[in-house]
Amino acid sequence: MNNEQAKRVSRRAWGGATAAWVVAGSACSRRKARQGAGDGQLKVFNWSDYIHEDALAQFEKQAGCSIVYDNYSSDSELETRLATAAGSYDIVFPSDRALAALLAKGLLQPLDRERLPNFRHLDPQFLAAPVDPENRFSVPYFWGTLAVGIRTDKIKLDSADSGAGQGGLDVLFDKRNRGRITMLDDMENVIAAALSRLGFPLNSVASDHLAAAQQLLIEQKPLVQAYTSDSYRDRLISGEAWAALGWSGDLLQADAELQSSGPSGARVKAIVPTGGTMLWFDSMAIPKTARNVELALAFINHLLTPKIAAMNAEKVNYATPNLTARTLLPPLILADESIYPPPETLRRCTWLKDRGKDIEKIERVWRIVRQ
Ligand code: SPD
Repeated sequence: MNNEQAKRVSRRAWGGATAAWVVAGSACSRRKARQGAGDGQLKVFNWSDYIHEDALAQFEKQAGCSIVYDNYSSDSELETRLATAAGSYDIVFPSDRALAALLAKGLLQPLDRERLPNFRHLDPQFLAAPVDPENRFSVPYFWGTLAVGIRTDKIKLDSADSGAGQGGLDVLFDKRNRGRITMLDDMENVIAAALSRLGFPLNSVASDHLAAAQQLLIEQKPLVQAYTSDSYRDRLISGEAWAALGWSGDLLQADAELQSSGPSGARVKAIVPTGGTMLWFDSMAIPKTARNVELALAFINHLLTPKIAAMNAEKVNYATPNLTARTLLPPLILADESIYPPPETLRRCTWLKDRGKDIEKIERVWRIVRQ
């Protein structure tokens, strides 16, 4: 894998009908997969900026296979892709929310646990989630929070509560940041952020709460540079955006990149809103239509190897559910409260609930806000 390829693994690797990107060189592709499955090619569909490129390269070498790696940036993109069979993938990384939807549609296959000896490294508190109580279909990958990223050289923070205003969300609604704000392109999380800003429960579907959230988001719209679930990381790095609603690790990746190659003093602070925010976890899963199940299982087991999981966690700045990997992480990372929020913060956080038919109310608000 050359440098350019390595860079692209953490970016959106394709768009629309563009052919998927094959990570491996041709020599590797010609070799037969040691697991003896399929054509020795593993098709991975993952969130953008969500894996250490060495974790891929090491697996290719070890398994004698090639990896075709595609990125997506939203739950709905994954759900649509699998439901319409528009792509065939051996492994995907659904969020807790997407996992429920994919399981309900029968789009995933049970995992052979015997092929996953490294499963034992997982922290039991991240297993047996209600959506997949026996982890028959899913293996936890990373977890994190819905957070606010702030370019501290552009927005002055006061000391009261890290300067982000009441609870961390105010910067996103502050007229002084007009045109410099990005919001996720994700209806449930954006509406949850608005509800939180208003002091309402994040999963509320009460009509008056949703009407207030809708009004707040309509008023905010002229301030918003873009609704995006992937480019906010690069916009923060370039300084085009000063504040972003995003996933915790992406914001910290922007900070790490600024520290290593940005202008001096430029930083991104990731704030977990103190009034409460969404928690989520993403899992590894194998679609029913996977062609190379053996290789997919071997890849999941590889990502569960403590050394690989720790290397991966250090790179992407998300919280790992792998207990053994945690013991290998630098203390500075474990102490970073924007990656591993302390219990008092976690107590104020919540998981996205399945709103059943009421999801239509959320969809309606989003349509009105985005029209
Ligand atoms: N760039 C990786 C982002 C992963 C975010 N997963 C969050 C899912 C919440 N629905």
